[in-house]
Amino acid sequence: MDKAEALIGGEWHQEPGGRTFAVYDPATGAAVAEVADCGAELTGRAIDAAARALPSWRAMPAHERAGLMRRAAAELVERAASIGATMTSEQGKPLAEATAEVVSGADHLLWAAEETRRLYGQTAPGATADNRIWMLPEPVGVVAGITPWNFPVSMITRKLGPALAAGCTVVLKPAEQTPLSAIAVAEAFTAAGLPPGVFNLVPTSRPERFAEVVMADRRVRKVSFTGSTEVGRELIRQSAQDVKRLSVELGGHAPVLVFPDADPEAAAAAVARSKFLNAGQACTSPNRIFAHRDVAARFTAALAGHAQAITPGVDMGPLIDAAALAKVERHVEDALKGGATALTGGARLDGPGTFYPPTVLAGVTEDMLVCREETFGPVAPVIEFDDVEGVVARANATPYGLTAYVWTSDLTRTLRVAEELEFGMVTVNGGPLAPPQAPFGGIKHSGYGREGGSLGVSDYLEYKYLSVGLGR
Ligand code: TXE
Repeated sequence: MDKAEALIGGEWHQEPGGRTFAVYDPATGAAVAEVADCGAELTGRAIDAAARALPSWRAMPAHERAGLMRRAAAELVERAASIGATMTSEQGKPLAEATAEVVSGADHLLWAAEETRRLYGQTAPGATADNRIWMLPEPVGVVAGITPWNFPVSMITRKLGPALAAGCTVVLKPAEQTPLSAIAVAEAFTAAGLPPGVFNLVPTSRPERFAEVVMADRRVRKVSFTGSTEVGRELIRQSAQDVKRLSVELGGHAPVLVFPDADPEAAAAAVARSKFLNAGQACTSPNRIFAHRDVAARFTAALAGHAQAITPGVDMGPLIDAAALAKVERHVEDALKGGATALTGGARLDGPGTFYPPTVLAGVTEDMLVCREETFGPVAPVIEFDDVEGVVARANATPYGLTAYVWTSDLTRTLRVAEELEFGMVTVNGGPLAPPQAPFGGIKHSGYGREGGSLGVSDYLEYKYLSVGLGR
């Protein structure tokens, strides 16, 4: 890495005094880079730069803004393999998965670029014969983004795309585990010719300090956060002082319902794909898998077969750090003590790095930790059920409400269950979750706001209501 620094107003900066923090490779535990550890001063300067860049960015014709975003997307795609390698070195996911994430991250920019030309307003009937009413979309202003480490590039482009499309400028703080991927994204935007100050990047190991500065600054009109419910709750509290707009995409605790009329092998293949992707470190990861008694044996055996076919270190990366590994170990030990059985996996792997093998647990009950808390690891807990009418209530019995997966071949059941599930996203019989045109997001303790689709862009817009008398 040549520039492990902050990008502010189009220039790369070190923290005054030269303070840095180390980034580690979770596959080996080795330090891979030192990165500028930005404090209050640089965060403030990044907000200055974003505020200075705002008037000309929001005034730029939509097709020109879109052109710059498309160029940035092209730069990302061109650099996908090298950015992917950077991501692998700090996050641990396999290179193919990391490279694919860069390409899909670029797609979020492309979708948003197209939306710039569709920022339509509305008209309403006037209140009198002389009156005209318009609603005009305007960018909310300077936006602060805070992103997590599990998808170090696409979590950034999912915020940047709609924010830039809406005409906002951005100050972004990446996760302290994965600042190098974020720096690589910033380099791609710089190479694409994005005007200075439109996208500013502030790496830091002190996220609380970043939040304090951003929340106290009145020029920041919106904060978009993806991360834990605990931090999300804290940001909601802090944002109240200046009445800032907020989007919070928080944890999930996704149920899977495999009904007796489902194809258990197809369900197992799809559950394995979404469960073990990114070593289970995704907010959409299937966490409570309810399999009906009639199909449970076939489903569980097929799921265990898929899990066994995955080689940790080749097809699946390590967990992000020692704390994440300890949480997974605690959850699995609790389940085993409570009477569950590990059909495969069930104990951490020896050797360097924070590897935990794909694990399938049978005989799980809902009082176990794996069912009560988000594990955020490659653990698939299977709960056998009998009562097809009662299972939806059990799936809903979580404070989270992000994703639910349903497997059935019965159309009536599909529609009824989809209506009854209290989740922001429901997929039936498979299907990808986060294409750029879909409004990704949750309800309840999974947060609010949507990323993707036109709803995603409206999250960065204010609609000004204009009432005009024609003076007749
Ligand atoms: O999240 P944090 P962590 C869930 C998942 C995981 C748990 C903890 O269950 O096991 O959260 O992960 C920044 N003010 N998800 O500890 O701490 C931090 O620097 C402002 C779900 O990594 O929430 C990083 O940029 N910012 C999830 C971001 O918040 C603060 C993705 C996320 O870190 C802050 C990640 C503060 N006081 C974890 N403290 C998802 N929705 O996909 C931390 N941060």
